[in-house]
Amino acid sequence: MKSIRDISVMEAYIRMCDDGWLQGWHERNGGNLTYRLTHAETEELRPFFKDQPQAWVSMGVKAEDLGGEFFLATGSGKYFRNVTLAPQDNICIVEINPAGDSYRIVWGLEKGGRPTSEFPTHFMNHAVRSRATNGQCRVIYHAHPANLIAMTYTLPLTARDFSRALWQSATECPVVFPGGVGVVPWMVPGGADIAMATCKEMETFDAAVWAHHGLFVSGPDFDTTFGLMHTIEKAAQIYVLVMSMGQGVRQTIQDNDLRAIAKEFGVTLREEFLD
Ligand code: 2HA
Ligand code: ZN
Repeated sequence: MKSIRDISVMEAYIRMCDDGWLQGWHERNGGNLTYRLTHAETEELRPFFKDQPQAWVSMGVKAEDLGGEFFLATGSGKYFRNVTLAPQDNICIVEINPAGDSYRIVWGLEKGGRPTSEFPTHFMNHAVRSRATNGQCRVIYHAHPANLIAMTYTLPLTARDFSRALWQSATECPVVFPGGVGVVPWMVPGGADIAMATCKEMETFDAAVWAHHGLFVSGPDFDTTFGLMHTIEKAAQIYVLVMSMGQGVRQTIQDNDLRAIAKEFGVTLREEFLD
């Protein structure tokens, strides 16, 4: 019999969880990943759904546009490290009710559990990013990459400061995230307040730093979204290495250099972040 892992979207989702674990971004139960399934993918997965879906659970947030959608989600308290070993116990598929304010589990978390504690943030970010991209955005990914978190202790917590520091840390950065990154100040994770604060950033940016916590990124597919997390964290690592060398910055990529990169690669840099 066919296994659910034979469905390509499931295999790609599991691979991304494992890739994040291998990067060291998911200590213990840290981080979470959600994917908005296409209609065709939902139909491919439907034969594996539970005979009886679980009860509807209210989310505390609401997005009518996402009523009736299905999402793949990591489980609350589950470890990325274990996803590839036993996906059926560590991830789930949830269905959203027509009103867009509740979910129910239709597959997975066989030993019990709920979707990620950050599901309200993921869900609202899906609504905002989907709107901002004409429905292209399907992936929201949260991780705890150490170098980026370290930067939130030394840089002013503004989108301008973080975007500039990251763009200047590696030449390809302005090409990969020409819009820059948003910054959410430190807040209690897991609830509606941080979800709304993150959404506000995600209306403008496709990535949002959570001070002293981690990073949220969004994208149309697994490769692009993982690549965005990877590129931002690599830039942060270079920033931290440079600062750790103890000599300050002797030379860097200048604002007109950033403009030249954007022109050559045909991307639009957020000009208000340049001098
Ligand atoms: O533990 O990362 O932000 C999951 C998280 C919460
Ligand atoms: Zn987290």
